[in-house]
Amino acid sequence: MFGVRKNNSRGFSLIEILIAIAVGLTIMGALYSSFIIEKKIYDVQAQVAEMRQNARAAMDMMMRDIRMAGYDPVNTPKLGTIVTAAADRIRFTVNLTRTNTTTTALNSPDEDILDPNEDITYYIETLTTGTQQLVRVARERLSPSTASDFRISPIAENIESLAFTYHKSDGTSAGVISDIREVRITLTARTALPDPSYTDPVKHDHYRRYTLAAKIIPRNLLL
Ligand SMILES: [Ca+2]
Repeated sequence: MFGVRKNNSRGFSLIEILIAIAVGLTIMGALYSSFIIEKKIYDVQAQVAEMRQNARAAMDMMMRDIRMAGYDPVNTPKLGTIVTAAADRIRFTVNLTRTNTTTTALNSPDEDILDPNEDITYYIETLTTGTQQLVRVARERLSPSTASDFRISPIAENIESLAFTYHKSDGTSAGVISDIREVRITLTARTALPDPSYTDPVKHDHYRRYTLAAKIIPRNLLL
């Protein structure tokens, strides 16, 4: 009779392997879920940071420009003024330089508002894609030999609303342009992409929003 050979160095049973695989998969699944959650948090934070930076940069640029509204060192007659004071847009002029003719030294102020960046408008433009962007329309020259013309420059994308109010020096609403001493701006930006886990309490969509407000006193309007 042949003796039965007993093998003590047995391997894993099928059940053990299946359990090991199941445990492994569970751990991997948990790791993957936490990775996805962390990535989502990171993505949302990046979107929010971009939105805020976008809004601040747009507001800074408008403030810098509007602060100069009415600037005119020649002043006879004064040409720099606010031209359009609407709730959704502002247009104003400044007399920065002369560059159009050769009768006066370049870059000395002349008596016109036809040089680059002397006639500026800000408003929101809605693109065919539905994206809303803040644009700056300004007189610009394409070359030294051409006259200045209006050029539209996109300043910031995903600017959802832009509202202007105009005030007298005592803070009350200015009824006519000549009474304006203060311009207030409210700007709302939104994230470029929606976040499905977030619902806006007012708009009921999935975009996060950021609103900035500023008050500007263009000193040159007083002169
Ligand atoms: Ca000029």
